[in-house]
Amino acid sequence: QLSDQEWKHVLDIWTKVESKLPEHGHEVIIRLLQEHPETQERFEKFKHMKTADEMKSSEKMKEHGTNVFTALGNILKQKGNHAEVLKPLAKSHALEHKIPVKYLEFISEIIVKVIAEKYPADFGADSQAAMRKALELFRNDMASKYKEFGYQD
Ligand code: HE5
Repeated sequence: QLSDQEWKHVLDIWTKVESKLPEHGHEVIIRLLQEHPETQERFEKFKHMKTADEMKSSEKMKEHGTNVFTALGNILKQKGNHAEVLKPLAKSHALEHKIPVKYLEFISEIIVKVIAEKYPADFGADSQAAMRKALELFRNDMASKYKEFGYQD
C-alpha cells in the first residue's frame, strides 16, 4: 500500500495528465505496440497496422488510449480501494482480451516514461517512485483477480 504522501504524488501528476488525456493515452498505446510488437496481436482492430504514422493518425487508437487512461485514472483515484472498479477490467482482460500480467508491466513502464517526458518538472524521483508503486499495486490486484477467474498467463 501507498502512504498519503505517495497517493498525493500520484494524483497530482494525474491531474496534469488529464489536461491532455486522449493524446497521452494515444501515445502510450502506440509506444506499447512499437516497443512490444507481440502485444499488437491482441488487438483485432489494430493488428493490421504497419507503421507508427498509421497509428498516429488512427482515431480508433486515440479512442482506445482515452478509454485505457480513463479507466486507469478511475482506479488511481480509489487510492488502493479499487476492488469494485478493478473487477470488470480484470474480467475482460483475463477472459476476453487475454492480456498477460507481463503486458501490464510493459504498459506500466511506458506510462512512467511518457509522463516523465511530458512533465519533467512535475514528475521527479519521488513522484515517479510513487507512480511505479501505484501501478505495481494495480498489477498485483489484477493478477490475483486473474487467478480467481482461472486465467493463467
Ligand atoms: O475491457 C474493457 O472495459 C472493461 C474494454 C475497453 C478497455 C480495454 C480493452 C479498457 C477500459 C482498458 N482496456 C483499460 C486498460 C487499463 C490498463 C492499464 N487496459 Zn486494456 N485492452 C483492451 C490496460 C492495459 C492493457 C494492456 C494491454 C496489452 N490493455 C491491453 C490490451 C487491451 C485489449 C486487446 C483490449 C480490447 C481490444 C480493444 O478494445 O481494442 C480497441
